[in-house]
Amino acid sequence: MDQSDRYANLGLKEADLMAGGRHVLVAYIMKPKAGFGGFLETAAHFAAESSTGTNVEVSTTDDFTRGVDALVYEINEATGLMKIAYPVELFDHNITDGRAMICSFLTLTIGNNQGMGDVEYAKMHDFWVPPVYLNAFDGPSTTIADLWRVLGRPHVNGGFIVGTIIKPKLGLRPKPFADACYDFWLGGDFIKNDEPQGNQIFAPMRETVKLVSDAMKRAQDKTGMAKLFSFNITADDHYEMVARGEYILEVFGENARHVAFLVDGYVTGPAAITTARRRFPDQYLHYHRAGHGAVTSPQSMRGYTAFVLSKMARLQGASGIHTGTMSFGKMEGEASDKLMAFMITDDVAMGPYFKQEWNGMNPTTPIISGGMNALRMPGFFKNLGHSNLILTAGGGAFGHIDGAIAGATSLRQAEQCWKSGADPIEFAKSHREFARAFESFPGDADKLYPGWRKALGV
Ligand code: CAP
Ligand code: MG
Repeated sequence: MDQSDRYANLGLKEADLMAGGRHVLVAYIMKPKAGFGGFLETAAHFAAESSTGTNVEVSTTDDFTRGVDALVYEINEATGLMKIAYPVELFDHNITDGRAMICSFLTLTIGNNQGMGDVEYAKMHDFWVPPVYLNAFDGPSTTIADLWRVLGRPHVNGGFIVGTIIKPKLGLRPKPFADACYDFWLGGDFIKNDEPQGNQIFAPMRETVKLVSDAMKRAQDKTGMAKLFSFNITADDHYEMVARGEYILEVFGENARHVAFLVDGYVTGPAAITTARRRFPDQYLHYHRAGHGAVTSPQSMRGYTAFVLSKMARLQGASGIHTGTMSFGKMEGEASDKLMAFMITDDVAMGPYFKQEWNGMNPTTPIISGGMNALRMPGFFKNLGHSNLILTAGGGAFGHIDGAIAGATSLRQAEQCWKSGADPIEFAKSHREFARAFESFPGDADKLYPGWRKALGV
């Protein structure tokens, strides 16, 4: 059944829809399945299934219902672009406090429409929310400024936070784990649990937390500097998440402000992120996105992009989210992914299709991670244009030839190198840990800085 006379209105202007402020706008790349309807017909069916309709007309529909139909307002068959305007009335709000929820946004905009028989594929590339809906989201409660404050830095432009992930990913018992933390902290600022680390039988969480708390105290005493740890509190059961969080804060006591909570937000979903955001509003909320590639990868024609994931994370209230390494690390990504970072930090930012105004909503820090080391950082900073972020380098710290302290120091020096505009090989001549990164990661050194061996006399 062709529903395009009801669920499409190509006469609507995007500027008017934005000015009206009553619609959420979503841009998809869609392909109809061969043998079914044409592009507009399929788009209209997609909008129907994503809002008030189904594949047939139902007798219970009334005029009010028709007033909240999602409408296809722009299509481009050649590129597959399909833009749909969703009336804000469609989205669910809490009965407890009237606030909005990302699960409702997803259920409609990327829900049943992902399995429609007449749609070959459809992927969300961007979305825009009007102020009335944006303001109903929690947004971040703590930000990187809170971490800068703990570190004794200015709360604006407080700069580069040098971090690591304790590696190996799994298989360390509590003592070697805490020892690795202590070592890294002698040179770096921030440590996170790797995303699967929790309460494994060989590393009971209650024991590990106590030892890490003690390692933090010792590292702070020794260096005279504040240190940070991001603990994984991810669990299926939100009571378990709360129990983990409370236990950690109790053990850390006077250092509780030095603790962030990491949640594997893609695998556990918005409910887990919101549990952490609302139950622990004073802790920095670290959104780890492990698994997201299943839907966000450029290879996947369904789902949504990493850009969309990041934008949703800011609405949900993540203090920081992994945004990839923008082609400078080991994970999939492109230099233009910096748009993703700007979208979550700036108050007005341009996405691939829509310009979003955040109305003062707190920013979400881009957390840069995945195969990074000191040699890759200068190029990364140059592409992004600033260093107000958290870097976590596991291999890049613990893979340094002289150990974790030198690894951390080499990363800090890499930022100085970029900031001063120095040539990295020249800079290495007077910065030993950075220089030793060339020998630690010779494959990268050969690729990025040909001629380094002769210049550095290696
Ligand atoms: C990085 C990492 C991170 C990834 C996640 C890992 O370790 O700990 O989880 O960066 O990817 O397990 O691979 P290394 P993304 O520093 O040793 O590479 O940040 O893109 O979400
Ligand atoms: Mg990891």
